[in-house]
Amino acid sequence: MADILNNSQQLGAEKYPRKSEKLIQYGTSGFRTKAEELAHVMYRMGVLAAFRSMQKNAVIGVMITASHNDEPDNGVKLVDPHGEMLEASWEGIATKLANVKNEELKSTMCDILEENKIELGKNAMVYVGRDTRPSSPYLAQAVIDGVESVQGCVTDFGILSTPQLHFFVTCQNTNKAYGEPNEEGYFKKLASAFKALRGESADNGQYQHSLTLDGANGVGALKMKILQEYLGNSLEVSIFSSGDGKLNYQCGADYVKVLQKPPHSMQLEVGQRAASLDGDADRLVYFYLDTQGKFKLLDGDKIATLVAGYLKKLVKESGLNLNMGLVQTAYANGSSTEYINNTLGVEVACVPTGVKYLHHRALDFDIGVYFEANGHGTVIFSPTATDMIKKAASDETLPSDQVATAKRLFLLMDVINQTVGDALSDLLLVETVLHAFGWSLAEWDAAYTDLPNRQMKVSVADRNVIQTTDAERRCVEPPGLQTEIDSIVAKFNKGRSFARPSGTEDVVRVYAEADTQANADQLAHQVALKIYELANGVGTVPSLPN
Ligand code: NG1
Ligand code: ZN
Repeated sequence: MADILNNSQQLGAEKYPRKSEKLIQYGTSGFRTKAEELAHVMYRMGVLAAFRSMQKNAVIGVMITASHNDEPDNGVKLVDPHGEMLEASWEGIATKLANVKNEELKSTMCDILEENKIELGKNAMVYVGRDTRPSSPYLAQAVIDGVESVQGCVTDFGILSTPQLHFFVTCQNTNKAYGEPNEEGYFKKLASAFKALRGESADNGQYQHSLTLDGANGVGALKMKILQEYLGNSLEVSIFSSGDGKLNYQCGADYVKVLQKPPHSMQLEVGQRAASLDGDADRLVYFYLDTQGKFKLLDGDKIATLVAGYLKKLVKESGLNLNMGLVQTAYANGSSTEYINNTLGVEVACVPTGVKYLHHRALDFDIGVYFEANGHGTVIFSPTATDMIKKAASDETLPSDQVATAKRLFLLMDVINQTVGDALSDLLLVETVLHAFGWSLAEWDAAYTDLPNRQMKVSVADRNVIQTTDAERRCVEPPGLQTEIDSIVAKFNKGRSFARPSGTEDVVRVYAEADTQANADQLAHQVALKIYELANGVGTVPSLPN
């Protein structure tokens, strides 16, 4: 045992040494920073993933990606046995291991093994996937070396979307009950359910089966091309930003959502149905130009309401007694929350930013729909709901229309990647609902009108001086900041604003919404200035968005 750890420490120090004293933290979505600062973190996360696998006696996933961030960044996150994000208590362990000095690596590994009662030498199996960033192959090798240094086994899947890796981990750890742990299994499961739901006719009412897709110049574009082969003629997809430019540069779901405009390379026509993926294909937003040529965004909130509305209808028609809840974060548009409460009649929950919180809260419902406004989310069905739907779908004692509806629900469960938000699976889900309703994007959009909103970033000396409560909707530190925010917000009609430290970038994020775009911009700007003043702002003073 000592030999293994000695060798691992030596390899770590020689091949992947920690070169700077800079502290790095396991954040909202794992470690994320400039790729050149990450080699030692990757190696150590390989070691940690192997330890976690030994502890859980299950496959653990390691994904190398920085999602929607620019190309020079990269990141790594661990996927736990059921395809969920790494357990919170292990985030601290990960942070510790990533930051210890090279010469303390072995003793820290020993401590982790001891404190968590892990027997070194037990079988460890780690699945590794990476996005298309130029830095990813080298960083993936560092992870692999880390796993192998403690005698773990690796399956290197090469380029994958983040949700594919979550899916594979779940499949393997459920003894394939959830599906086959490989790309063919993934595409077959999604596409065959989608085609069965679509039936004979690919068009319906105002719904046309052609879609324009922005692939963010990333893995989503590559995987959509493969998915198209499985889909045949049921959905026609024209892919833009398919790898000819830089990842996420002037394209991708984050660009479209935050800047509220189409990707640079896409020439949209009025009414054309378009969507954007992010750099690792776990986020999805839709958009179109209305009859006045105005850009209209259908974000995660709109996807959640569309899907929840459809599922609610199916549950009612199938006669099943299942409760449903919709989980959002503070970034959800106020109009969406009002619509879910007052029109959809579905319970809403608000949790802090980060999919792990949403997923966890969604587990409280028979059917839990969760989406971040940025387009990251999915639907999960409890074991009881799954069972009831499955039974009803083949219950000959029930009226035939109820059975047919239960069958639709059953197929929808297969279109949905329940392990994590998945842009390709979500895209098939949205297309299914629009097809079923016979809707254009304008018809979908008509459910409610978003309040104009604005996001801003403020650079401060230490973003952790901002501390929040109430699902991040109120600041408790620094003292006095929340009172100031409250008095600014009070000046705006339908005003709402909050600030929180980002978990993926070294900034404080400000969100604001109000009755007009000019007011939302003003509100965001005034709050940003207040943060700059009270939280030790650095660099240029925030300016009014244009
Ligand atoms: P941070 O940087 O903590 O705001 C962002 C997103 C999260 C989540 C993570 C992971 C917003 C406002 N924040 O987190 O929702 O998706 O990235 O990628 O969209
Ligand atoms: Zn992403």
